[in-house]
Amino acid sequence: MKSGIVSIVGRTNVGKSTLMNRLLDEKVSIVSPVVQTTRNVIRGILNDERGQIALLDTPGVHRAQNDLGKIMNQSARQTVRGADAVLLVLDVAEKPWQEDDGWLRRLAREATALTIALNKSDLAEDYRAAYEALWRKAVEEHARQVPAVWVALSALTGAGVDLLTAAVFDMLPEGPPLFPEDMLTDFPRKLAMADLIREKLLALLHDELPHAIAVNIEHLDDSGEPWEMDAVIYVNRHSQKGIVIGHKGRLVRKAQRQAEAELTALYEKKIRLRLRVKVQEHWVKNHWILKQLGYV
Ligand SMILES: Nc1nc2c(ncn2[C@@H]2O[C@H](COP(=O)(O)OP(=O)(O)OP(=O)(O)O)[C@@H](O)[C@H]2O)c(=O)[nH]1
Ligand SMILES: [Mg+2]
Repeated sequence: MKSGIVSIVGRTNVGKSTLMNRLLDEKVSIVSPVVQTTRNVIRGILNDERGQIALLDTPGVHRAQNDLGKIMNQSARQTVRGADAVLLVLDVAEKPWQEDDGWLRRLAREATALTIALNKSDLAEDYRAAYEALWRKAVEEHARQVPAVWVALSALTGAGVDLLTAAVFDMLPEGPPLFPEDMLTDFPRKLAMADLIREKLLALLHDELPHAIAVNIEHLDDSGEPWEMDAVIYVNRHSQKGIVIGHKGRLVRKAQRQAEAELTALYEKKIRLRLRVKVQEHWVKNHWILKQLGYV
């Protein structure tokens, strides 16, 4: 049996979380069209007849603009050291960013076993050669032989994903499973619930202030039905509060309804969610809040 920890890394928005969910056949990590969606390292366990892969979805690396950004980048980079193998995700339909080159160079230096997923191949495969050239250069620079397997795929449609799973199993050592086989994730329930609410907000807010918001579950009573849930949405400034609430409260109500529906489907319990928007200047620098959110 194969068994090991595989860290899924890459720049922001390449589809790491989409790929992790696809590999697990379950939604464990939230997905959104905006950058910097994932903020925690989220573990998902895949079991099949070949063995067990403990996948780590990580925050996408980006040019950090604040403390939280730095923490996110650092936590993603750190996972590489504790992993048995690395799965680097690239967006083959888009020109390489500096952050992609950064990952290729880092992995040329640090990785022992590497699979490179050329994701979004359903859109185009225009930049495969460009990424391969960057990899060759990175490997030459470090004068180190790192065997890397390249797989073109689409996390969205599932095309090529079986090949990827096989490549990942190939990289892993023989060994017993590290986690119970009935365990899908150990991401705390409250953090997963908060993330799901944030996902709805990100989709509704599009490119408006996604990075300024955070969601915390302040209270959850699951002793009866419906489950009663109180969550607070943090924003940095007063002007952002209005945007999140929306005209006549429409935006926040829509997010609340969508989150309630998905949470109800997920936990198979009726859920009553109350959302409150709170201005908390510089919450991204407030360690107490970052701790509550599981970011540090
Ligand atoms: N067309 C296409 N879109 C994809 C594919 N995979 C992911 N996406 C989209 O890309 C966007 C980003 O996906 P995520 O999975 O949130 O990306 P991520 O790498 O986890 O992003 P961060 O958490 O910010 O690092 C979403 O809109 C996805 O629907 C794919 O294979 N094809
Ligand atoms: Mg993500």
